[in-house]
Amino acid sequence: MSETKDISTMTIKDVPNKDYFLWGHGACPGCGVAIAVKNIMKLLGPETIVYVPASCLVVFGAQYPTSAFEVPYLYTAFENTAAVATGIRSAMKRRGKKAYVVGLAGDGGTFDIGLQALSGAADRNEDIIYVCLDNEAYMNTGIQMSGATPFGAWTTTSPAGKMISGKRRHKKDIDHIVAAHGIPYQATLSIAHWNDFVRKVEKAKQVDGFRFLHVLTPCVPGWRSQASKSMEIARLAVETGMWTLYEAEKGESSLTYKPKKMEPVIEYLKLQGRFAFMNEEDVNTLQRWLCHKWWLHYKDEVEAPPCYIYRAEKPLHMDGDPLHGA
Ligand SMILES: Cc1ncc(C[n+]2csc(CCOP(=O)(O)OP(=O)(O)O)c2C)c(N)n1
Ligand code: SF4
Repeated sequence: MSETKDISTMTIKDVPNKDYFLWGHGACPGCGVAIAVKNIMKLLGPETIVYVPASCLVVFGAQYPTSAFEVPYLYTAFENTAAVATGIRSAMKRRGKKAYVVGLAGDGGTFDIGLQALSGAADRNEDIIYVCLDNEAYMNTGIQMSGATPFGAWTTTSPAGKMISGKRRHKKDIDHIVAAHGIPYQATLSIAHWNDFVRKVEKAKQVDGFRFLHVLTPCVPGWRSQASKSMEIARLAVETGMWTLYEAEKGESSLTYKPKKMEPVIEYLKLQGRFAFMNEEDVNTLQRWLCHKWWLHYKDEVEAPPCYIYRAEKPLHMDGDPLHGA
């Protein structure tokens, strides 16, 4: 199912009022997942079928026999979002019915345990919309580290103590892994950049085949942050390079938003208790990695004052670090 609208001029004002993810759900105040899902559902509209795997959303969005989704909604297991969505889509096709089939999965269910089903569906170019709601850990089961957890972050399985201090590896680059399947459309989204958000969901509606939307969704208890700061944190993720807004259509990738200049990563870290244990060396390791990523995305088009010190040492494009994460 696809529709054609001029999306280039669309803004947050074009988000319909009608909700298909209703009030009364049980998410924490300030939950990025709830904010993202509420708006994705408004944009997708009534002709939508939702699949949610085991995750926070399955718990706060639907508890038998009630559901906050005002459209057909299914849940089975953790690892099979793309496979179940494929099955629903096939059944709809067989019945001659039209609907957007959307899978709304967490980062654990996407980067790690659901990767095989995701890869299979992307490879077959199944006609579904896959949304990864990335709160950077397994939140529903008590904040365990996932492939999406960033360097230095505390989780219950990347503890901060004398021997180690938070996660020791950088965030897995799921977007490049998905891109390697050559799918028709994929994009990274932020809940603090709404015009961009709206256009990307609308674009996903217009395209046929496998579509992958990756949203950064701040999590108040997991990120040890204040509920009132979720938007500020999401905004700073983009301004510091922790998150990059881009899209890729048939293999052609393009930036959809450029910050005016790079903010130091410490501005992002200090709003979140999960990073409170990072020492100076670790902050520098993360900053340097971000400078490399920034250069790969923006080249010299956007000023990056926090990187001048590293550039004096060695050109960042000569750095051996691989590009990870959005
Ligand atoms: C096969 C399997 N392993 C483990 C679980 C337990 N489990 C349920 S939800 C969950 C965490 C989900 O994490 P994520 O996908 O990141 O979503 P979030 O809760 O963070 O939104 C886990 C480990 C399960 N349901 N099934
Ligand atoms: S634990 Fe995090 S992801 Fe789960 S409902 Fe609360 S804020 Fe949302």
